[in-house]
Amino acid sequence: MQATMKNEITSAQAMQLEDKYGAHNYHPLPVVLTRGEGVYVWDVDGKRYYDFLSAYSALNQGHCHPKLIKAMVDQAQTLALTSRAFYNDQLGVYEKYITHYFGYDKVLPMNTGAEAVETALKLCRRWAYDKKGVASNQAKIVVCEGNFHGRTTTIVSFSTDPDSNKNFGPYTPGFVTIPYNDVNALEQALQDTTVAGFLVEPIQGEAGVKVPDEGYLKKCYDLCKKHNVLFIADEVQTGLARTGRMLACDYEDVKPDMLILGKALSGGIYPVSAVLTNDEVMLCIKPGEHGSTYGGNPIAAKVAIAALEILKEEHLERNAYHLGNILRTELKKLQAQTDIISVVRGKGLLNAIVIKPKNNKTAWDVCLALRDNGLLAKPTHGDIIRFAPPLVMTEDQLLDCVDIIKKTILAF
Ligand code: IF1
Repeated sequence: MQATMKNEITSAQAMQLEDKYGAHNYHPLPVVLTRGEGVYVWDVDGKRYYDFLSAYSALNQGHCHPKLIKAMVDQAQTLALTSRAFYNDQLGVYEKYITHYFGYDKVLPMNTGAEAVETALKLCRRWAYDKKGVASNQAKIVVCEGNFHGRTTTIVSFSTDPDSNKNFGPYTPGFVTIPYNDVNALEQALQDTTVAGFLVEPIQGEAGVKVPDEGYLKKCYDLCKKHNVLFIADEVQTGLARTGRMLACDYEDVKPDMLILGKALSGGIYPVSAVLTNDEVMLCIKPGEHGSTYGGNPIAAKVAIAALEILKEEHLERNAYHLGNILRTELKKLQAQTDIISVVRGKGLLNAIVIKPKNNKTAWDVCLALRDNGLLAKPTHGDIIRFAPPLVMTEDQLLDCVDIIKKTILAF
């Protein structure tokens, strides 16, 4: 469908405005978007693209899903924000829905993924002192090399990526870093009885879609149980059907002690995040000890229910699983036909290819060429391109995208 363009600004003007008046904390691909619908976005010149990034897995339900828009608009026209100083008629309904959906006693609603991670860290530490009996201010949390959990100063304190944490010190203490995908390293770290939690991404997204060995999560979970340590899964990016299961932990039948959700919890419409856990942990935080102005607001509550309903109504878990297998099969065939793809990896529709530079052409150049051919993706860590389209994509659309990727790669 030809997009109706209200062409009030050119690409060049939009980029110049951001450059002049906006912080330079990003280096976006040079394309200026003005409309989104499902798996498609349009730039200000009316050109249509497939979105193969999905705002880093926030758009699992696709751009501007009508059910999400309706939920947001209806609630926004009724009651948008009360703060938690008062009750409202939406939050409790949402809390019941999401806790039954994932099987936990309670939820603590926040806004961004980083806020939910910070909330989980505070809950873990509080549980350590109130329930595990760790001496005051001595609680440690084990994290993995290559982690990405957000950009607050405490979270970047335990990042191993200099781009995330150099010159942001002094760093928050109390974190122990171990190699990812290394069960023995976790066993060693858990000998320290002041360890209260293990925070892990079931698949490391930012690190470049690093998929751990089969059984890694289950072995880590069992070690945590053995040592009375909380297994905390950050499923902000891997959760909500993205990897072909409702949660990536479901592949190993692991039920995290604390589950962190964000991004697609609102389907790209509105920042909504959450921490789910059981009473033994959740009730360690008492009234007035944690919160957020917008956390659990009526719009967030309505939008999150709609976002979770869509995942089931549209069978997005099964679709992601099926299309992910097709995509990786086709990318592996392409890998055999070219010398610039060194790795293909992923689960469901969270995938990545690693580009071997050729004639000093890099992953960035590949993404520019993909853009010219009508598909938007972005490199991470220089040589890795993430392929993560909305989960509402059809098989025909996916095969169309595979053709674009093949044509682009074989032209290098
Ligand atoms: C940006 C990365 C991805 C996350 C996990 C928590 C958060 C994220 C596993 C924090 C956020 C976003 C941040 C966004 C780009 C994107 C990203 F490249 F930055 F690292 F996905 F890989 N846990 N990831 O992936 O959630 O506070 O952002 O809502 O531009 O920084 P947030």
